[in-house]
Amino acid sequence: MSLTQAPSPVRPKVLVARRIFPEGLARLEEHCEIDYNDQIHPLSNAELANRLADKQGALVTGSEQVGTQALSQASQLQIISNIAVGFNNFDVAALNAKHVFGTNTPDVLTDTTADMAFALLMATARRVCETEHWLRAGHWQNWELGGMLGVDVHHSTMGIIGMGRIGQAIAKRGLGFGMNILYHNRTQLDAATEQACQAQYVALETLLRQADHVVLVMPYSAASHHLIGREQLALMRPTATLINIARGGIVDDAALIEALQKKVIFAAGLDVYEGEPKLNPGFLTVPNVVLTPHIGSATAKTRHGMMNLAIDNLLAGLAGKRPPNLINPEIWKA
Ligand code: 8YV
Repeated sequence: MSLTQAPSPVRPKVLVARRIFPEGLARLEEHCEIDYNDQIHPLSNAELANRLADKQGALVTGSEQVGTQALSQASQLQIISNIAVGFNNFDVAALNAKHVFGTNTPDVLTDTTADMAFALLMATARRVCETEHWLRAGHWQNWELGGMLGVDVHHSTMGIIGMGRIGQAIAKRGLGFGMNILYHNRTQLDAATEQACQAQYVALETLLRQADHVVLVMPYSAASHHLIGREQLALMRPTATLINIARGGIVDDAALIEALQKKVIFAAGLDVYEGEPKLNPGFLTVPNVVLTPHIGSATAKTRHGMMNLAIDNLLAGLAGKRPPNLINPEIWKA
């Protein structure tokens, strides 16, 4: 360095806990010193703790568990940015105890995830995957009047459990199909939002009894763990479908497999599973379930949007500004 050159400012150290798109990495490298886990598998809690020890920031995905153990050695950490809207992988009390800001990525994935709910709903109701496998296996010999019958989506009743941004976007899609919309939520929506979605608030039990298609879109928490189990499945119609694009653990997977085997309900469409990416092998033995590997937000545009928003949040926090999507504003001092 020549004597006239100013010393370069100290760049914050940031852990990028999972492989991201190259342009995101380039953007971060402009501002930060990066410790990059260029892998598609998540770091263990112990590895995460170890690598967070000397960091000011971190970019993680929904599968890194950010709790007491991961934060145990973090003495300089200011912000952890989740590349996901759901943040059940964050222990907010543990973040608050260490005065670490947490952020998520709402809005950018709303429509893409609502589209996926509809893709699963259509495929499940009309047996798209089951019949395709049957055709590929060479079983198609004749057209049959009563062959491969599904259930209608149009002009049916959809019951949405969890009426946040994504739930509302699903409801609006349902209106295009002439559907009657019921919903259940922690709190009833205001009248204007209900009107915009033409949705009627009902008790959970009523929704399960009356809906032709039950769609799960609420966050996972201790309160929503196994919200749908054997008892709730028994309330549903034998012609009904169950769609889960929310989180594994909201449905009791063993109870659902039993209900599918016994035709307690018609079929299910699942994007998320208890203990994913492991799958209860029982799902592979029942034909009346459509299974996708947690791809609700997986379009190129949306995943780039999520990454960029997560980086916006991270850089704002590191610069001492309030991140746009702060999940623990209670520790923010303006
Ligand atoms: C993510 C999701 O892809 O945003 C969420 O909450 O479930 C998905 O969009 C996933 O959590 C990985 O971070």
